Amino acid sequence: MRFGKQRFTTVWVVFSWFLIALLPAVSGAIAAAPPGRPSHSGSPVARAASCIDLLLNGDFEQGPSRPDPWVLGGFTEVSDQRPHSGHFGVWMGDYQNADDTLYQQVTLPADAGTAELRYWWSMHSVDDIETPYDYLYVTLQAADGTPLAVLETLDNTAVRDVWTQASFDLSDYRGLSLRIHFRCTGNEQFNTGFFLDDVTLEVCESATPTPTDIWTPSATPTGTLTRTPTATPTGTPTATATLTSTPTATPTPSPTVTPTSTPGPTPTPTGTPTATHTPAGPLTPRCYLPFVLRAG
Ligand SMILES: [Ca+2]
Ligand SMILES: [Ca+2]
Repeated sequence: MRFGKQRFTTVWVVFSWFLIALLPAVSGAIAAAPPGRPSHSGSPVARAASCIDLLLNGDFEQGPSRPDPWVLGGFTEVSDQRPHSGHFGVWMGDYQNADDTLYQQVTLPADAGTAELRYWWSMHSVDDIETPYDYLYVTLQAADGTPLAVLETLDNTAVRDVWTQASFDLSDYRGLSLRIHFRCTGNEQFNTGFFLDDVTLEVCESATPTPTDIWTPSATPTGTLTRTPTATPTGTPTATATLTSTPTATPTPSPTVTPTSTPGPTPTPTGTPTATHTPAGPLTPRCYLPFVLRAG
């Protein structure tokens, strides 16, 4: 009964020890979890797409002396007349029988997600407001000048002296070298001028998720949880084995040793007869008696 209670106490101490050893691991795992971070349930996380402008000097702020890489034809000029932004823009036409050109050549990446051409235009004209005579053609050309597409055609009947932005999706031309081409033509009278500024061709990479986006956040919490519990249970079973062996050793030696030492006094009774021989002195008178009778 006392042994059973002692064993229960031993198990309870070991179990408490196990709980105390496990507590820092659990609290460490809780502390390692990022606070307020949404759990990843396997849904892909899309990266923010990065974009670049393929056109250079699209705002023409390099000035009239350095219009490159734009290629100017006719009497097209980079001018400080009516810029949309900064100090300079492009001025085309505005003279009799005008024929001006402007283009920049670019190569659209084959793996681009999106490609969008944007530009600002403004028109000033003294020609008729209902019948078109003077034009601005915005086209796409191949690298050798072959016409590919007409994006927009403006004329003297459009809104006047107002900056307007135009935009076109060029994603169908990915992987091709293109010329972004402007041409302004005018008839022999009543001049019309076109102004251009802030021409951009924005190309964005694909926003599809990659495998690294899904796996990197989930790897950090699982590492701390699996490492700590496996180390602590292996130490505790060895401690219980040493505790249970001590009570079995103490009862057996003490009762068996003491009875074997007590039979030692048994030789003492055999020694006592030798002590009773000492009163043999009174025998001497019995030897005297025969000697007295013979003398009489
Ligand atoms: Ca500008
Ligand atoms: Ca005209």
